[in-house]
Amino acid sequence: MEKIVILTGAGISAESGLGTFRDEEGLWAQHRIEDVATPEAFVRNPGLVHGFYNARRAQAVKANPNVAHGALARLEREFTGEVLIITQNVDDLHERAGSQSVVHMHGALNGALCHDCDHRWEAPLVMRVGDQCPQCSAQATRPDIVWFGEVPYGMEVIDPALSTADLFVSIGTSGQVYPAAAYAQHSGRMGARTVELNLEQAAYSRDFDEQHYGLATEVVPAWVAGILADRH
Ligand code: BV8
Repeated sequence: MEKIVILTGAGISAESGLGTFRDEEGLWAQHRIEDVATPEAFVRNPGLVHGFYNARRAQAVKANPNVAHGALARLEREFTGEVLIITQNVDDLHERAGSQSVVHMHGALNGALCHDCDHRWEAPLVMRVGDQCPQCSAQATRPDIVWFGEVPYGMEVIDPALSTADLFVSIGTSGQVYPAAAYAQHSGRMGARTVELNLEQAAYSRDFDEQHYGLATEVVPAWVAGILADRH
C-alpha cells in the first residue's frame, strides 16, 4: 500500500494568522531563541517563557485551519494508501481540520508537562510560574514543548515512516531545524520521491526531486487534487 509522509512547518499556518519564525517579522525577530525556547531560558526566567507561550496559545486558540490544512485532511480521507503528518508546529490546526494521523515532533501548545513527575495534561490557556501539577502538586509545570537541545517527540514513529515512505512531502518549512531538516535527504536515500511545497526556495530545496512554490492555500490544495486524480 502506498505511503505518503508529510512534514509541515510554520508556513502552513501562516495564512491562519500564526507567526512563522524566520520571516522578517517572524517570532525569532521579536524574541531570541535563547531567551524563550531552551530549557536554560525556562530555568533562568520561567515567567518570560510562560508569557511567550501564553501569547502563542491565545493566538492559536483564535486561529482557524486554512484550506491547506483542509486539503491534507481530505488527502487522508480519500487517498487509498496511508498518510502520516509529522508537524514541527505546536498549533492544533491539522487536528481541527480533521487530520487524525499527526505527530507533533516539537510538542503542542495545548499540552502541559510536570518536569518533576512527567505527568501530562491539557494546558490551561494561561500557564503561570507557581502553578501546581495536578498529579504531584509540585510547582513544576511547563509547556509540553520541545525546546532547542531537547529530544523531539515521536522519533519511534518518524524514523520507520521515513524509511518506508513512497512519497515524502515537505510543506512550509525553511529546513533549518534538525533533525527535521534532514528528513527529505533521509527518506530520499531510502527510496522515497521527495516534493517541496513552499512559499519560495529554501536552503535545502536542492534535497527534493520536485518543488512547487507559492502560498500554501494555493499550492497544497492543487497538489492534493493532483495526487487524488492520479489515483482514481
Ligand atoms: C535535537 C519549539 C537531539 C516550539 C522548536 C548545529 C547543527 C545541527 C543541529 C544543531 C546544531 N546546533 C544545535 C542543533 C540542534 C538543534 C537545531 O537544529 N538548531 C538549529 C537552529 C541549527 N535542534 C534541536 O535542538 C532539536 N533537538 O536536535 O535533539 C536529537 C536529534 C535527533 C534525535 C535525537 C536527539 C530540537 C529542535 C526543536 C526546537 N523547537 N520549536 C515552538 O516554540 O514553536 S523549533 C521551531 O522551528 C518550531 O518548531 C518551527 O516549527 C521550527 C522550524 O521552523 P519552520 O517551521 O521551518 O518555520 P520558519 O519560520 O523557519 O520557516 C517558515 C517557512 O514557511 C519558510 O520556508 C517560508 O518561506 C514559508 N512560508 C511562509 N509563509 C508561507 C510559507 N509557505 C507557504 N505559504 C505561506 N503563506
